[in-house]
Amino acid sequence: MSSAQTVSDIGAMLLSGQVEVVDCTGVLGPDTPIIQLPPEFAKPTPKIEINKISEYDEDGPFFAWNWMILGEHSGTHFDAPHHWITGKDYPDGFTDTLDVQRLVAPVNVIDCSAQSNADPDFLLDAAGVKAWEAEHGEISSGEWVVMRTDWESRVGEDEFLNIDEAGPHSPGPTVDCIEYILSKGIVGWGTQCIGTDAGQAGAMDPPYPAHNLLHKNNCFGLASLANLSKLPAKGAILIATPLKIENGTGSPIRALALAPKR
Ligand code: 23J
Ligand code: MN
Repeated sequence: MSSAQTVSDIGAMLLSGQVEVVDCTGVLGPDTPIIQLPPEFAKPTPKIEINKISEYDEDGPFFAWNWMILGEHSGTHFDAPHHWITGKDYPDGFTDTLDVQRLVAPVNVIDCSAQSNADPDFLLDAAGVKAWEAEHGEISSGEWVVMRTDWESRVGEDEFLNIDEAGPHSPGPTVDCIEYILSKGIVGWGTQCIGTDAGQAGAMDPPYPAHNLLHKNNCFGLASLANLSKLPAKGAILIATPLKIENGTGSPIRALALAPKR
C-alpha cells in the first residue's frame, strides 16, 4: 500500500471514529501538582497561575483571554535532552531544535497498575520489560515506552506526590530497565507520575536514572501522562509534542494517542 493511501485511510478512519483519539493529558491549572525537590534546591517551579485579561467585560467587551505563569516542567509534560547535564551538548536537544519526526511514534504500554497500587515504591526492571515483551511483542527502535500506573486517579490528593519523612514515594523504572529499553533504540520513556523517575530515584546509581540515561542518549521523557488504561498494550500511536520554546528544556504537552476503536 502506498503511504499516500495509508495516510488517507487514517484520515477517513479518524472521521468515522474507527481510529480514536485518546487524550493522555491531565488538566493544567492552579491545582496541577508541581514537583518538590529536596530543600538544597531552593528555587521551585511556581504553581500554575491563570490570570484573566478579560471576559466580555470593560477590559475586552467581545473577547475572553488569559495570561499564565507556567513552568516548563508542569503537569503532563515533555523532558528534552538539555534538561539534564548528561544531555546538555546535543544541538537538537532543545524544544525548539528537536526533530519532530521522532515525536509521533508507536507506543508500548506496560501495565504496572496493580503492582503500583499495592506498592507506591514499585520499580519496573528489565526483567519486567522482557516478560511484557514475551506476552505482547518486542519493543522496536524509535518507539515510545510508557509505564501505566493509573496514578492520575491521585491528582488532587496528597497521594499523588505521596511525600513522607523519607521523601516522595511513586513508582518508576530501575537503572537496568532504562538501560534495556535504550538498547532497543526507543525514542523516549513516559510515566503517569510527577517525573520520569521513581520518587526514591535520588538514591539510585546514577541518581535519577531515567533523566540521566535518557537524556545522555538524546532521548525524551514524558511525565504525568493520563488515561493510559484506555490504550492497548501495543498498536497505538503517541503524539507528544512540546511547545517550540526557545532554548526550552521541556514543555507542557497535549499528549494524544491514536488507537483502534475498542
Ligand atoms: C528537576 C530536577 C529533578 C527532577 C525533575 C526536574 C523532574 O522530574 C522533571 O520534571 O523533569 S526529578
Ligand atoms: Mn520534567
